[in-house]
Amino acid sequence: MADELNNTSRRAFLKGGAAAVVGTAAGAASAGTPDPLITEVQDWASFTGEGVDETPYGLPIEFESDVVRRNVPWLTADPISSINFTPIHALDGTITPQGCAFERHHSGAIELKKDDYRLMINGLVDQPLVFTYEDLERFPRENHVYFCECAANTGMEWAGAQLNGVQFTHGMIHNMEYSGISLRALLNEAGLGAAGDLADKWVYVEGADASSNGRSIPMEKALDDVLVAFKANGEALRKEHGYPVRLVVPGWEGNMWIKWLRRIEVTDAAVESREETSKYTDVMEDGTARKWTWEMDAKSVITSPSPQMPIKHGHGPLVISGLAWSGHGRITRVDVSKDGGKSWETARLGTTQGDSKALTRFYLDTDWQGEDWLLQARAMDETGYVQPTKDQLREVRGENSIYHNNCIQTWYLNAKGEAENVEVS
Ligand SMILES: Nc1nc2c(c(=O)[nH]1)N[C@H]1C(S)=C(S)[C@@H](COP(=O)(O)O)O[C@H]1N2
Ligand SMILES: [Mo]
Repeated sequence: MADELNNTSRRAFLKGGAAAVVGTAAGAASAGTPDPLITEVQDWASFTGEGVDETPYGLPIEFESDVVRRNVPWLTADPISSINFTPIHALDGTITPQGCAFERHHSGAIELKKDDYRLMINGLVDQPLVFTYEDLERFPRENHVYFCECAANTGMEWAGAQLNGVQFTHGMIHNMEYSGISLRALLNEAGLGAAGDLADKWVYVEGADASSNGRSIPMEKALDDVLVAFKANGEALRKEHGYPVRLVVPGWEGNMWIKWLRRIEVTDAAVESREETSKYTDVMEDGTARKWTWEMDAKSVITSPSPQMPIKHGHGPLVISGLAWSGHGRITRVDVSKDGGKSWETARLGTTQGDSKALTRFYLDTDWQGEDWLLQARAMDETGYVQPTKDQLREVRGENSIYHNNCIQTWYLNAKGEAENVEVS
């Protein structure tokens, strides 16, 4: 691997001319004009910096001020029932900082103090219970990294390539390390004896906001890996992500991840609430609707180069980078195509076997000499599932769906290194 990289650099260097200036990947400053950034003592080395008491809680440096959530104003009528998008084009690694992780609210982000927080468990339990925030902290705690993807992510692309930026086509996703307690522990505390046979039971979960966003979750999932979480990436949840407590439903659509969680009712049937009937269900090719699609199928996308991340460094070594994830478990392989899916190269996974149902970073270390490329990524997960093309997905789902679009995305890269959202068939 090291040899391969050396060869790439040497090749780029030897191709000469244009490559031999400051800032190429070959790293070579040629003889000639001295670089004042090296030869002159700069301000930042002449004066002292800021003291440690200036910034009790740090924000990103001002030069990174474009790495922010963005929205698409025409998408929803009102910002309190709206979404914004994670700037995935500008991030690397896998963890999403809370400050730029997408938000989706049905009735705005509410402010709920820990002291005012109550969580009720009722319905078919032996003993209905109410927990305060401090009560919850006394249960055994777990830490897991999981992605949360809104079912509507990529939902504007069904009928054609539309939004020119990976932030907008794929940015309704974030990936955080959650600290919390298992829902199983809380249900057992209330006692499930009264529920009888658990195989056909459900929990109905709702939030403290005006929308309440109620959803029914089959008992099997509730007793599996669902978390009642109060920390994300080590610190308290931000208001917009459900402070002080949210539900984490690994691998399942974001809508079920109830924020400001206030009630868990054990029931003997799904409630069939608004959010699981008129919304978040899929219209199929023949016009009928499929009842429930909880798990998010394997999906991947190239984040750089992409429409918001053109190639700026000229010809030579190029790192193609992106994200892959699956609600069914681990990502086992990601392939990258430069010719719209005719041929594929296997990418390098940039994370050692991380948590299942979490984002995986991939890289293809390659070389670009100004060719036109039709860039695609294709993910495979541990169940053997392969991410479908747009045409394959449309054969089953038609073009009138909104939710659960996990098709292969194409970027057209031109000779200038600019990328555009396109479709191939
Ligand atoms: N209480 C409550 N929970 C909610 C919502 C909401 O509006 N209210 N929105 C849901 C939807 S549709 C999604 S995609 C996720 C988004 O989580 P985030 O805002 O932390 O990104 O929260 C879900 N949980
Ligand atoms: Mo969502």
